[in-house]
Amino acid sequence: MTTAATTSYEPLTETTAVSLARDLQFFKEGALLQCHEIGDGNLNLVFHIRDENKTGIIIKQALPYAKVVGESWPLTLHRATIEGNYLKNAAALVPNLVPKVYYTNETLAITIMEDLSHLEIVRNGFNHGKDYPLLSKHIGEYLAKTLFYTSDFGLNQQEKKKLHQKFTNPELCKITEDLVFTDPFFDSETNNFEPELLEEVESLWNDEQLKLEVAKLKYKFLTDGEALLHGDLHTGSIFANEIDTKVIDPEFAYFGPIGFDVGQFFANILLQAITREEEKRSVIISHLHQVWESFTTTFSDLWKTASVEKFTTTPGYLDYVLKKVFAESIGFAGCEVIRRTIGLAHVADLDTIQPYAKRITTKQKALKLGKLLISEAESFKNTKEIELLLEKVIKENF
Ligand code: SR1
Ligand code: MG
Repeated sequence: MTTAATTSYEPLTETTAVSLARDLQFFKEGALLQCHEIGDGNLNLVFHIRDENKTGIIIKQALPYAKVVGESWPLTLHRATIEGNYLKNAAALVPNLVPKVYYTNETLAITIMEDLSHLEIVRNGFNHGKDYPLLSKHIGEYLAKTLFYTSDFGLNQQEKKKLHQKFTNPELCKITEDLVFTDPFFDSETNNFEPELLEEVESLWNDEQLKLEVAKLKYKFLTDGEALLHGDLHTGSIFANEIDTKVIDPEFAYFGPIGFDVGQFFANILLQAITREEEKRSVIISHLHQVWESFTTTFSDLWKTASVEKFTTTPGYLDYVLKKVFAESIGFAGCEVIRRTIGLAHVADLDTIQPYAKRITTKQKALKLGKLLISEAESFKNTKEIELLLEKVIKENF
């Protein structure tokens, strides 16, 4: 549908978002609508519009710059198209785990989708001591299905190359290349950390052995187009309650290494776990075990039942692929843990720790953990060994 309101780009306001929703006939004529801009992420506007019956929609709009920094950091509007296309693709693979998309408009850079306000952002819930028992089972399935069915194992290899063209996402990839894989490991302007961390941070910058491992991980991120990734699968990109899980915000989607999506989830579970007292840690750490279990079980089933690649019947091949994904996931997780501690975009899990002295020691431990995940990535045999490393790091005094 084309209306006057949908033909040229301008950032929406709460008033124009309501007009747009009315023009597009999302609500009955005369409905009493309430609208709130609720975007709390780094990049976009998010409008929640509801009628008097509390029936609602979400209008997400990309801004032509990164909101977290301001207009001095221009950013492509094309990310809204990437997000809409990813969600449409995922709807066929994991319909219960993504929001329904009702409408997209490239010119306005908007995606209109299902209202998920009955759910909570997992990071916020975790930070308030909540748990989502099915979260990691669902995310494991989500990872296995979205990644398998867009890889050369589960998608016709000619079709995969065509899909790849649709998901070239250079500007958003550059953000990850810089903020996750480069800037935290050098004295870069984007870094942001407390002065008390300077000694640990300088030791990262001077650790050439560690930097070699980060360089290898960055190289994989730059070159390894294994499957269509979500590209930013942290706990702020997941809504959940006791029974439902929905993954949102795939604007960073591109064809990259499978372990990157898995590793982002690992890292954000670890970033929550490291903030918790011992008696409340195991419930969070169980998500680390469960997500890998769910991912490998589903991925292995698909490998046996839905493969398009002849060599998947060759003994040892599945094991080789899963070992590669596991080691890379751990390395990528280490980079994510470090960048969320000292890079541009932090996480509330760490930044809200009180008192300040505890925040600093927890961040020191996070840096140590991130460093060990990267440098020992190849040596972990299972997720229990990651848990043991976390316990060791938490219990050591610095
Ligand atoms: C400038 S964007 C900073 C971060 O926010 C997004 O959620 C991504 O994680 C990105 O790295
Ligand atoms: Mg996001």
